Amino acid sequence: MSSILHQPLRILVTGGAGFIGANFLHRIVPQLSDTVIVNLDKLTYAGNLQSLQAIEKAPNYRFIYGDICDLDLVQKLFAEYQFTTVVHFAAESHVDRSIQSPIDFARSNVIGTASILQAAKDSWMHASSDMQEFRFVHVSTDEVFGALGPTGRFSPDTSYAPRSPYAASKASADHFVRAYAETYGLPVVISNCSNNYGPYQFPEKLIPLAIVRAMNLDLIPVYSKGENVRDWLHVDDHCEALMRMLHNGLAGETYLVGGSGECSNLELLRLLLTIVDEELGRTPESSWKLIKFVKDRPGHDFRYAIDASKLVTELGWAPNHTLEEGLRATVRWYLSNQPWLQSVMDESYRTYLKTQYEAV
Ligand code: NAD
Ligand code: TDX
Repeated sequence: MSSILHQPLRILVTGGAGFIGANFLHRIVPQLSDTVIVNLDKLTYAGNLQSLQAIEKAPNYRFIYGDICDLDLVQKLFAEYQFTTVVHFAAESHVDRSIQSPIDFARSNVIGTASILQAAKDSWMHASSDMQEFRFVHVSTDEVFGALGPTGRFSPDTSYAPRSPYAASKASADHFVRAYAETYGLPVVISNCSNNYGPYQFPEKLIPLAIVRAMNLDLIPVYSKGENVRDWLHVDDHCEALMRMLHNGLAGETYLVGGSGECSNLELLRLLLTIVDEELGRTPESSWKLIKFVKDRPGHDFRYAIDASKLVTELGWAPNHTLEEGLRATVRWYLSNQPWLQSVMDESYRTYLKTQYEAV
């Protein structure tokens, strides 16, 4: 198989100031030093430039403050950089927020994706020969497939059945990506991944929320009885899967990513809190008492589980972290990155962004 990364590249990463995008940039900016890497991000509440401090001065990295829905801006960027690769992370990503503000999700996730696709298509169609290896990697979620019962797993043949506004907006984005592949021949690869966890995740998602609450001895809200099941994957393993898709993913293909890290929310939290207690030298299981069952999320998907065999067989991917090792590394990261966490909790990271970008 030919490797897309064997030639000089110009990569557009959207949403690189968010959780997964920042982890991805930490990996590729030092690794691909001959490649210009542009990060386009609107810096919503989920975008945090402090997550990128270690790479922000790298000569091959540029940050552009802007909205993926701004087609003029996106087209200007494509004209200037002639991107050979797009890795599209930018999205509103929290299910609970999508229940409160669904239109924001339709805007960024659907219109935003359509706008990136349109600019990419125009640029790719009028490009010279070094664009033959062009790839548009669309970072999507397993939630587009809806909810599973107690058995079975999602596969690339599973029909779409989104149930939350977030999932519906991501499903719609996936359909636009496939439409650009079918209609214009744009070389796209779609990744549908399960729940991620790891460094730099905003503490509204279950794992960082529980770590922060446990550190402060605050109650941890668990929807319903904590019986809903998720398939947890360390963010590094997701980034490795995306790299393999960039290197060897076939145009037009969809790959499902998941780590066989299935467990109920209650099982997950008991494991996580056991680790927190060990790392903080607390009495074993003493933090379990912080778990507080609360009203369920409306339309709460019961279970997600991924069959990643296509990714394993065709692209040689395997997860490197067991759930327990990954959770321990994550707990240690939050405990030893107090300045990052503090600036998120007291919202000072927003002030920093405002003063830097107010005039843009
Ligand atoms: P995140 O919410 O942490 O980050 C999203 C980033 O996108 C932020 O930096 C934000 O500022 C930016 N953004 C949002 N709207 C934008 C807009 N209109 N223009 C420009 N930038 C904008 O999200 P994440 O958890 O890092 O997820 C990244 C992608 O991966 C998303 O597309 C999400 O659907 C997908 N995904 C996430 C998970 C997960 O468990 N977190 C799992 C599977 C797939
Ligand atoms: O306070 C909480 N209590 C609780 O019980 C929160 C925030 C969540 N939960 C439950 C809901 C889910 O069953 O924990 C599970 C995980 O919740 P989230 O961390 O909000 O993730 P989820 O809704 O599963 O969606 C995530 O995985 C797929 C990401 O947010 C999406 O961006 C990704 O696409």
